[in-house]
Amino acid sequence: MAEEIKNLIGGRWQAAAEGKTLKSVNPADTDDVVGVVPASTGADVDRAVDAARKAFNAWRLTPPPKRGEIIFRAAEHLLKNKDSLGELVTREMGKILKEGLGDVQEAIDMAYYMAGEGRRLSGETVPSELADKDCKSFRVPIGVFALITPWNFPTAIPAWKIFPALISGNTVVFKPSSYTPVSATRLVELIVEAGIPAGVINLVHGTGTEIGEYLATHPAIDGVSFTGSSVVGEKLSKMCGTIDKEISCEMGGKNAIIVMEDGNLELAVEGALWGGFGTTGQRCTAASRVVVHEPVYDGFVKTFAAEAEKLTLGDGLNEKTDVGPLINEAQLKKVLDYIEIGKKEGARLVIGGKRLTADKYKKGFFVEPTIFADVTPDMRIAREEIFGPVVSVLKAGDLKDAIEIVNSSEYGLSSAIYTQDVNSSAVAERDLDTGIVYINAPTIGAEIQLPFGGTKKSGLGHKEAGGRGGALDMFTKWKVIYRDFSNMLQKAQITEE
Ligand code: UN1
Repeated sequence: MAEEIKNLIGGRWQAAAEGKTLKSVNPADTDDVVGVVPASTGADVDRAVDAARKAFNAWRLTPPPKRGEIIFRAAEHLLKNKDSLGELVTREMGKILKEGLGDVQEAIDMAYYMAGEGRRLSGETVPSELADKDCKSFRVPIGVFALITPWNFPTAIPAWKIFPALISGNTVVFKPSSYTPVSATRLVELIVEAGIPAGVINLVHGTGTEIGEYLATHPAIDGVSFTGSSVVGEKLSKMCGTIDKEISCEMGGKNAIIVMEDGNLELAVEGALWGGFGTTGQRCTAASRVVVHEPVYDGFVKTFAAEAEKLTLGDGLNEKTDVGPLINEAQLKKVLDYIEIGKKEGARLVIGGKRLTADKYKKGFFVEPTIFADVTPDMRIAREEIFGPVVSVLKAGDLKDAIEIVNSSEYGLSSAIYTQDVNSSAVAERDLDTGIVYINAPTIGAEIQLPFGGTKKSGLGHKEAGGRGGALDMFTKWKVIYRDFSNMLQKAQITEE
């Protein structure tokens, strides 16, 4: 049954000002309408930004441990509702149920972690060069944030932004992807039930074209955190740059796994299957390239293909399914186009390559797990982000060659190496130019207690998630205090005669 979804503005759930709606459908069966959602316009965004601005001062002055208590309760609510929310994520986004639950778990992890930050948020105290004077720095919130999130992690990625933004004392206007609005709404409902004051979190539904840009460039927005395509991220950052806003973007990837002759090949195949076809390849961390050391190349391709052949496609809610559908028609077309491009470029199609059209698949967006071998680094399928179940296998002469191939990408989010040689792993760790490097594990599965983000076209501004250099840097600025208690005018840097 389709749920009727509303915007949340200033603590009130409401329809879009113009009363128009959009539908969110199940990508495994488009007859299944998951929700009917407000198709908001600029007028709704204006009101949401206004509500966030009004709520800012009181929230800024709420002690961070108190903010943390609310976020902790949100974590508890999420945990209690994990099963139903995980199912909703699967129904609305398509990823298999285990991954739908994992998506929610990542949101829970982030909520607990950021709740704890309420009692840390530490700064520095350092000595002054003058007597009877002290100096310290601390983090302060930036103000009102626009949070714009994609459909591939309907609860985790919003949680990566909402919880650090709130613990830091910002208020937010959250615009989730119009492909996964119901999951996002459920997440917000649980945060509201945890006791977040009205106006601190506002939710506005709609398409990127209609309200995304409008929100990001809104004059009363102080900061923007965006996750999505590099094209949109770059455009937003240019627009925001000119009007002087904080902006951080998490964008595409063309992540690679290196498999060396001395690696555990069985494990590497398992890793390539999970990294390449997990979430139907629709992760920005997906392993869309596998770079294999020449002596084991043929054997790897054979086993990888044989194992990929065994994967079962279907509705993610069915326990037997390994790989779910793509999110929508546009993504389906893009993936099929890239498969044609790969064939024309002369890559060898080893398995897959087709849309499934049998009765049980025809109402969904299903494409077979696809492997191209003999791909060369200059081919488009080796360079461009496909965001689907398509893996390109490339050959490397040695470790140096493999690292060069990985680094030749204009993206730099995540990479991996399978090797049992300690020296090779150290060289890879040092020389792979990506934000995240995995040793003997695939390119997906980052944990929330360390920063998440990439180099080059994969990331711009601050990183997400926890740890030093993580999201707190995105959502706070440093303030420095000098306090002079000498009752005299003391002059720093000046030598008195
Ligand atoms: C994404 O694909 O946008 O590391 C995020 C991972 C997940 C997050 C992926 N923890 O694959």
